[in-house]
Amino acid sequence: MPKVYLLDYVAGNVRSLVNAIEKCGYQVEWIRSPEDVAEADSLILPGVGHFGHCLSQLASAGFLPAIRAHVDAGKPFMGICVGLQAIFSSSAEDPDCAGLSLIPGTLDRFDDSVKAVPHIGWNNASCPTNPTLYDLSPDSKYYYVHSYKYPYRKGELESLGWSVATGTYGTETFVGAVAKGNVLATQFHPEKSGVAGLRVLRAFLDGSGAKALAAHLPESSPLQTSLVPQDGLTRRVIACLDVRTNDQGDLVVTKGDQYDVREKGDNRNVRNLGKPVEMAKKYYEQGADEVTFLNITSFRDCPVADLPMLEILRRTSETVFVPLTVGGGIRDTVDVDGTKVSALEIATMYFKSGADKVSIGSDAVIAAEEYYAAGKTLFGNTAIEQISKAYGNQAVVVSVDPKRVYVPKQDATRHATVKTKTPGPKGEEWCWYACTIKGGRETRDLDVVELTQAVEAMGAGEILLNCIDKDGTNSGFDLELINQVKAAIRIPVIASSGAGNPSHFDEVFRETPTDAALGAGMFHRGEYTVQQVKDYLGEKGLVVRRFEG
Ligand code: 1PR
Repeated sequence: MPKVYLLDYVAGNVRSLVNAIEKCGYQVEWIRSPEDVAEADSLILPGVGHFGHCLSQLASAGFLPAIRAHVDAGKPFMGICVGLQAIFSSSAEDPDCAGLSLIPGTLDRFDDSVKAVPHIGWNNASCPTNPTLYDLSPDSKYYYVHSYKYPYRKGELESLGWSVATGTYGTETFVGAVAKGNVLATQFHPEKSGVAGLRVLRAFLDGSGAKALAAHLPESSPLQTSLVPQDGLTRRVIACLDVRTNDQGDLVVTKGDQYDVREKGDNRNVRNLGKPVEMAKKYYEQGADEVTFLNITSFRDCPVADLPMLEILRRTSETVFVPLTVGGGIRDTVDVDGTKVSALEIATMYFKSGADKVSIGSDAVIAAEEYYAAGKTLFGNTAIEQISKAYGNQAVVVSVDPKRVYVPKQDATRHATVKTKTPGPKGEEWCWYACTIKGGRETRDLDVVELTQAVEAMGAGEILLNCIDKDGTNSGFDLELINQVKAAIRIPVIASSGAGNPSHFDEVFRETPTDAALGAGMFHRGEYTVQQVKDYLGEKGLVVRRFEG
């Protein structure tokens, strides 16, 4: 098998990249020291997280001169995500830290005054002057997750000899990929971009992309970029698998009604809807933009011993090339043998097994309560802060399990209320959403606005917004809840709970500014496929990513 060399400078989810490279028929060799770089024919610099963290690690280990020498020698080099950012000279994310300066210029942050940041999801990487650059396709979508970007200014990088592919988020057009000579860098994750991403990776690995680039003659016709670029971000549709051990001891996908996952009637067995790895693959092939696994009874088990969940991730990431999130039991804990294990260590095990994001539930509620009790002070010791510092905030999702609490009037509670179109049992027209822990078993005196604002301050990158009242009802998402949370924070929100048919997805994308929508039961019971949801959204004029086989 031909080899490619991967620079492993920090922790991060490189397992998916390794799986994607192997899927393309190549073998990974690890670069552990600057001396190893000289051995590498082809070198990949993956990157997640913080520009300064990445560059300072590379600099202190002495990698920067070795990478420059590799590039100067004309050997193939690819940067991914922060690996793209590293080839610029600097970033507003850490102005004191110098990049590799293969391209002069400074990255800046997306404007979050009118849209959620990080930019998470599937967007374009279109190069009008060379539409098949490294097998990119103007019709395909690629998976991005980043807050900082290099703004695209027509002709700027092209005048330096770079071919540039762009995406547009809101009104901001940014560099999605650049290529010149032996160098390719992508802001998106090819290893998480399904078949479209694997094509780009293969074009780098087999050299065909660089060869075609060398043979490419610049277009003589004017650039098509005089057209106003359209926001290319698609509507994200996520499939969620609630996983737990059933009464026979097997790890199964289950699904509750308002969080009760046991059969109705006399036999109160845990509902068994299938096997996690097989179902994840099925949803990937139906076009799911992400797959989420929630270990829903983790508060009872010690997660460190929870090897089956790690195994599920390992096996899933071999065949599913879209982002994987895992939740359940991510908190500081004590293992069965008495060893203390931090939330960060648990998250690290999940990332190493193929997860791209971890989702924190109960522990986030407790941390938010402590944050308010300390007068909104951050001590840096919560799971959210530690994991987002190490892996970037895009890797930390907070899963919220709210329950409606009805009140007779707006000021009957100290909590943030909404006027509701579905009045309570006594005709109450106002409600607030109370946070719960332990799978909805314990309700706390904390509302969703308080929770989501606190975890945003701690460094969470995304909110998975469930709703116990709606879960498993097939009656549509709780639009009032989603609108309330979206108005309170700037990080992306995933709407969850209540999806029963494709029109509910259309409704939530039109009636709320949600960034993504998640379904579970309707997919598990085989009532609808993910593809049917996307077809429906497409027919209604919403932009969706199509699965490429
Ligand atoms: O608290 O950090 O250990 O995490 C536990 C995780 O498990 C949390 O994310 C919590 O939401 C989840 N969880 C705990 N108990 C249950 C349960 O169902 N008994 N599931 C549970 C949450 C909600 C969604 C569901 C949607 C869509 N499941 O993930 O998939 O409601 O369902 P639908 O489309 O069928 O309506 P921690």
